[in-house]
Amino acid sequence: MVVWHQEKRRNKEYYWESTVLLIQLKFWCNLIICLGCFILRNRLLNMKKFFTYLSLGLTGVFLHADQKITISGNDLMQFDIKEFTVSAGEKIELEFKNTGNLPKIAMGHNLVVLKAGISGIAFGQKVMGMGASATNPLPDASKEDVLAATKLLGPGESDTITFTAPSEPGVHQYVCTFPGHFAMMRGNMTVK
Ligand SMILES: [Cu+2]
Repeated sequence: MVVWHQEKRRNKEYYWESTVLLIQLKFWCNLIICLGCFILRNRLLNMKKFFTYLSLGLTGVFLHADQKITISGNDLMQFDIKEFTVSAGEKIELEFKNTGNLPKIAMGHNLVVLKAGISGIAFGQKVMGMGASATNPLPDASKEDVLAATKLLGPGESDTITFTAPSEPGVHQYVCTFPGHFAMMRGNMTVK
């Protein structure tokens, strides 16, 4: 009888000991899982940051302009810059501003960079012949001669265009194709 009681007590102790062990095991497992999740989450956040910075960097590299130039046109039908030089193949960011006050319909300006060897005067006459007007100064048919062009700008407006300088050295004339302005508003972009 005594032996039976002792056995029963021992069984009870074993039962409690194993229960405590199980609870401890569960605690440590939970702790390890939580730590694992925390580390993984931080890793993922770091990776997200890494990819964000990487994409920003790549965007910067691809959109980066090698040369920026700002030119303005005024009510006296004058470009303030009539000559500039770029290197063959470089990326150009060209900002054109209309610094005048007269209405766009009377004194709008654009800046059209022509392909090598095309004369600004000849091109100006050609677009007039194609029906260039104060609202459409650069008819689509003339665009085969054009390297890059801004929009037509009214007073106080500006437009920024980006283009790649040709790979061949040469002189590219630029001109405003608002009707009649080609007589006054011309310049040269030299590619060296
Ligand atoms: Cu003009």
